[in-house]
Amino acid sequence: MTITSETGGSVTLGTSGQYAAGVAVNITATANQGYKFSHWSTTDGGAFGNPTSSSTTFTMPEGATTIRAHFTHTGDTGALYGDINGDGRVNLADLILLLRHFSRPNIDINAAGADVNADGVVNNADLNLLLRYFARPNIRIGP
Ligand SMILES: [Ca+2]
Ligand SMILES: [Ca+2]
Repeated sequence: MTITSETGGSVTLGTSGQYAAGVAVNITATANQGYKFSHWSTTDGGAFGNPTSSSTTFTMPEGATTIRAHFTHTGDTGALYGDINGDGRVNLADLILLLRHFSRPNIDINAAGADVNADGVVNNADLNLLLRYFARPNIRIGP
């Protein structure tokens, strides 16, 4: 059996090699930042305990096969959303910097953190969301 993974993560438990038919091999896939585990696939038979669980077993078929972990992109960049100045905290200094950035776009901001609603662009929607967030911290920011 050969164990591989697609873009977005790696297999952290389970070793490629020769296994007898019917042997159950423990496998675990771990997604990278910005991805989540999707499912397992096999090229030549065998059975997964749960093909949509990142940690499961694979029962060997009669012959050789390749199993593969698949991941989906979630868009979560790991940025601290709302941290406009990149100091690791979200506070009024970030809001003020974002306001200044809109009046003078040459003022540098932490673009990943400034995309408060995580839609890929920094615009007034992010400013509005950040304003609402300060008024009501239970409002969710980020993806
Ligand atoms: Ca900050
Ligand atoms: Ca945005």
